[in-house]
This record gives sequence, structure tokens and C-alpha cells, in this order.
Amino acid sequence: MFNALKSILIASSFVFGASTASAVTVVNEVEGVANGTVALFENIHGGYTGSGYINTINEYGAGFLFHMYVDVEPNPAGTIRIRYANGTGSARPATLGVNSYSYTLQFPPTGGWNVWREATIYSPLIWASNELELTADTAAGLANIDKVTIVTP
Ligand SMILES: [Ca+2]
Repeated sequence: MFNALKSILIASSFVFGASTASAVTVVNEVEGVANGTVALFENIHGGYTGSGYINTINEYGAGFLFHMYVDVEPNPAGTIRIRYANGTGSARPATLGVNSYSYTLQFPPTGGWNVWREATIYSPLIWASNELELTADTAAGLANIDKVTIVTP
């Protein structure tokens, strides 16, 4: 009886471990959610991936909402990497909402509008479609945003 129970526990913990061990990478070329009013599609400055990037209007709160599906069960977490360019001399801080979480990221100057770097944050995620929202914290608007990558451990 005891041995039977023990083997069930070992079997179930093995299944659990296997299902959470796989690392996934999810990419969203955010230009796909450009809306023509606040989040503008642009492909003027080179070095982007996909077909272009988003250049928001220069306004406090300017930004955009997008979704990324993370197929890791049951409670994934991961590094969110936001590829951006900021050709000005000042940071363009922004608020990143990830489901019920909220983060402030600085987006410091990259040295040119065609020079791309990544801003990163580690966050809890959900095993489903994650809702992300990036909005400008200053009247300068967002940096240009090329793509967002989520990598789970
Ligand atoms: Ca892009």
C-alpha cells in the first residue's frame, strides 16, 4: 500500500516537473498594433526587426496595449525584453503594465534613432494571453518601440 502510494507521488511529481521545465520564447513585433492615432507605425529609422516599429505621439500617457500568449503551466514568470531606440538626450520613462503588475522602465538614450537596445524586467506571467500595456510617463511620449520578447527560464 505504502509503496503503491509512493510510486504515484513520484510519477505525478515527474509529470509536474516535466511540464514546467521547458523554456519558451515569445515575440511580438508590436508595429502590428499601431493604431494611426496615438501609436503610429513607422519604418524610417533602420535596424528594426519585422516591418517597422511604433512611434507614439509625444504626449503623457501615449502608448499601446498588446497581448502575448505564454504556453507554460501553471504559473509562468519570465524576462520581458523591450527593444527600443531613443535618439534624444533624455530618458523616456514609461509604465509597463503586465496583467495586474506595473513597472517603471527608464528607456535611456541609445545614441541615435537607428541604435536599438533592450529594456528588461522580470515579471510573473499567466498561462494564457498576457495583457501588456506600455504608456509614456512624460510629455515626450515613448521611445520608438521595435518589438517585445518574453523568455521564460
Ligand atoms: Ca518591429
